[in-house]
Parts: sequence; structure tokens; C-alpha cells
Amino acid sequence: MTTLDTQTIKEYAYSLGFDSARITSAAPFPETKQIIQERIGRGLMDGLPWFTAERAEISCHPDALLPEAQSIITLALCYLTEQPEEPDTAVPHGRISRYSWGDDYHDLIKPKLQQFAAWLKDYAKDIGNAEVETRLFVDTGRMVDRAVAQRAGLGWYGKNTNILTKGWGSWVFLAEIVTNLPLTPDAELKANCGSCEICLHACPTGALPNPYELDSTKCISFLTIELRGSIPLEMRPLMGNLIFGCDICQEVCPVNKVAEKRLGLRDAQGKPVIALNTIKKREVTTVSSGQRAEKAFQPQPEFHMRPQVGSTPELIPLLALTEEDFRERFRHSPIKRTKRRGFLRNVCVALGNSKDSKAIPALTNALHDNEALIRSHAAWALGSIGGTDAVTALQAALVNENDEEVQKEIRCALAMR
Ligand code: B12
Ligand code: SF4
Ligand code: SF4
Repeated sequence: MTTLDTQTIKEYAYSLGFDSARITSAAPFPETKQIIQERIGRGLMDGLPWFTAERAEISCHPDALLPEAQSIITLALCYLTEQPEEPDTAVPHGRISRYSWGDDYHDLIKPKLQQFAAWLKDYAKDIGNAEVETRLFVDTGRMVDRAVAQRAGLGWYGKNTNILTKGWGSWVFLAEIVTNLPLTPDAELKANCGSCEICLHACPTGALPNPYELDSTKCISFLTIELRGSIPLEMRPLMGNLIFGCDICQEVCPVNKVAEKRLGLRDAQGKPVIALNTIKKREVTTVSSGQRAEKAFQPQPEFHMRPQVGSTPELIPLLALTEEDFRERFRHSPIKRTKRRGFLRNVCVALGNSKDSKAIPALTNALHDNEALIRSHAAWALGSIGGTDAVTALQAALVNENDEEVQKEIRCALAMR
């Protein structure tokens, strides 16, 4: 096979809107496999039933995904957009993690990968490579996105386990194209977090017990997005007002702050610049990583916040969402993953943590929701807010409640007085 020019491939990636593109070989990832299997064994991945040792076996062997695999093109797409306004504090607000303010990134990145693969096949054919195979991955695929990015030198592992890039911090989505084309690999980056441990101390639930180690079962991202059932009682008070995902260990990261400053999301003193859209107008021409130069940063339009989603929505009205409202409001958003019942469960927890008695009427209504999961978390929230009205509502609900789990939650909430 004639070797392709990797710079041409990278330039094409940039033209599609990717912010970084690097290449690694399709050799296996034996260390990653060992670490994943060890973590599964210790229960750190519990609650993700699809994340099995067998899956790790495949995902760490690119040739199990594409038998003739030779190379992996790894791609990063930055999802920073404007900084939101701080919400009015007179009523309780939730917080949604940054990656979900706009449209679902899977839907945005997949067509880009398909276009990329089609172009790659044409390019390879033009120089005499007829039999080009590709497999495309973004997040959900059986691929170890972060391990690939690390080996390709796209970034390095932060102690919060996210991949940090020099130009965009960890505010990037990762994707890959596995191919049978032999491509010259890039070198790993010689960068690391040094002595910094800020993220480990900032995590509110202790989900980062050691550097580079995430206990998924405690991570608010898992609890609010992936967990289908009840949120463990001991976790609820630690979740604050986070209702979908969590960015805390990224927000505190100094590498991310540098990236935000470079892109105009922080002022010279490092303070967040509010409601910034000037990022579009600002000309940023060089990236310090040296991976690429002369590129003005243009946020992907699809990542811009959708007004019906927002970043800090008012919580009480969310409890009134019907199935249809929920589907309509979050049609394009990653939030649809939780379904209405998971999302309203999270909203109840955030309202409980707000301790705001203005939420009592809406939570009282939620005690009669069709979904037991919502009723049980509404009960917890009322117990957490407390007061005569909350107690009366809980006692009345207990009389007619048939679900044993919900009855237990109501009794537990009444005992919180
Ligand atoms: C499952 C999953 C989750 C789960 C579990 C996370 C977990 N334990 O890995 C949950 C739901 C909790 C989750 C949360 C989030 N996720 Co997620 N998730 C995934 C998924 C599907 C698999 C990750 C995986 O393989 N985990 C297995 C563990 C063992 O791998 P690992 O954490 O990378 O472990 C490595 C390090 O620990 C390292 N290591 C171990 N010891 C040492 C020692 C040293 C010295 C060093 C340097 C390294 C090192 O080696 C390990 C193996 O490579 C990937 C997509 C994919 N297909 O890869 C997205 C992915 C990792 N998630 C992503 C995102 C954005 C998030 C959230 C930020 C979302 C949010 N805002 O709420 C949070 C971040 C939480 C956090 N602090 O990591 C992005 C990360 C992008 C980036 N810049 O890194 C990914 C890559 C999706 C994507 N394609 O963009 N996620
Ligand atoms: S995403 Fe939130 S809960 Fe999860 S490790 Fe980071 S700070 Fe902790
Ligand atoms: S906060 Fe510090 S330790 Fe954590 S990822 Fe960022 S640089 Fe690394």
C-alpha cells in the first residue's frame, strides 16, 4: 500500500471542524485492558452492566473491531461555547453539565466521521489503495477513546481521568476512525498534571479516591445520567443542584482555565466572562501545543446552548413536565437519555438540597406521579425541606401509596424531621 500523507488527513479533519487530529497504531492496549478489568473486579464500574471484562477484551484490541486494522485516527472536538449568566437566586435552579447545553454530540460527530471515512477512501484510492476499510467510533462504540487519544499524543490523562489537551483542556469530545491503512503514528505527549491534585479535593462525592481512578458508583455523572433506579440515600445530599452530569472536576482544573482564557471565556484576571458570544469574533490564531497553527476557533453552532435546555434551568417548573413535554423539550439533547423519570428524579434531589419551601406544592404533586421513582425522590426532597406542609403531604401520601419502595422512602422522609 502507498503511504498516505498524514498532514493532508489532519487538514481534512480540521476542515470538518475537528480541533485536533492525531494518529496512533492499531496495536493492542494491554495495560488499559488490565486496568479496566481490575476496576470492574473492584466494583468501580458497578451499575454499568454493559461495561464487562469481555467488552474490555474487544475494545483494547482494535483488530477485534476491524481484522486488518493498522492505524487509528483520533479526533477531538472542543465543545466550549458561551459562559452562561448566573441565575436569579430567588428561586431554585439546577445545573446541567456543559456537554449537554446544545445538541447531542453523537448526532453531530457521527455524520462528520462518515464524511471523513468517505473522503479517506477516495484519497487512498487516488494514490492506489483500493481496499480501504474503516470503523467509526464516538463514545458509545467499543473503543477506549481516552487510551487511544493518550497514545496518539492528542492529550494526557488528567488525575480526574479526563484527557487534557493543550489547546482546549479537557473540554473536548473524542472520536476515532480505525482503518487498515498504514499511517505514520504520532508520538505521545510528554505532559502530565505534575503535583496538582485540585480535582481530587474538589469532587463532592469522593468519586476520585486516587489520582487517575474514578469510582463510577459515586460519580454524579453516573448517578444523574446512567443510573436507572434509585439514587443511594447517602449520595443525594452531596449532589447539590446538579441535575444532569457533573463538570466540577473539570471546572476547577487549571489547564482548563488556561484554555478558557485563550478562547476568551475568561478575562485577564481569570474571572469567567459572562454570556460571551465574542468567542466567535475573537481571532485566536495559534495553539500552544504546536500540533497545529493558524486556526481561528469557531465553536460548533450545534453546541450553542438551546434556550429550551439552558445551563441552569429553574427547577420547580421542570416537575410539571409531561412525557410529551419532556420528549419535545429535550428532543435534540443528550438529556433524553435519562428519560422523564430519571430527569425528574434528579430534579427532586436538587430541590431537596435547595431546602426551599417554595418547592413544596410541586413536590407534593410529584408524590402522586405515575412513576414510583419520582414519587420516592419527591418524598426524600420533602423530608429534606421539612416543615409542617411537607410533613402533612407525606403523611397523606403514605395512606394511599401501594408501592413498598415508595412507602419506605416516605417513612424515611418522615423520620428526617
Ligand atoms: C463509561 C464512561 C463514563 C462513566 C464511567 C467513567 C469511567 N470510570 O471511566 C461515567 C458515566 C461516570 C462517565 C462520566 C463522564 N464522562 Co464518560 N465515558 C465513558 C466511556 C463510555 C468509557 C470510559 C472507560 O473506558 N472507562 C474505563 C476506565 C478504566 O478508563 P479510564 O478512566 O480512561 O482509565 C484510564 C486511566 O485511569 C489511566 N490510568 C490509570 N492509572 C494511571 C496512572 C497514570 C500515571 C496515568 C497517567 C494514567 C493512569 O488508565 C486507564 C485505562 O486507560 C467513554 C467513551 C469511550 N468509549 O471510551 C466516555 C468518556 C470517557 N466520557 C466523557 C465525558 C465528557 C464524561 C463526563 C465529563 C460527562 C459529564 N460532564 O458528566 C464525565 C467525567 C467523569 C470523570 N471524572 O471521568 C468523554 C471524556 C473526554 C475527555 N476529554 O477525556 C468520553 C471519552 C466520551 C467521548 N467520546 O468524548 N463516563
Ligand atoms: S464528574 Fe463530578 S462527581 Fe464525577 S469525579 Fe468529577 S467532580 Fe466527582
Ligand atoms: S485539576 Fe490538576 S490534577 Fe486535576 S486534571 Fe487538572 S491539572 Fe490534573
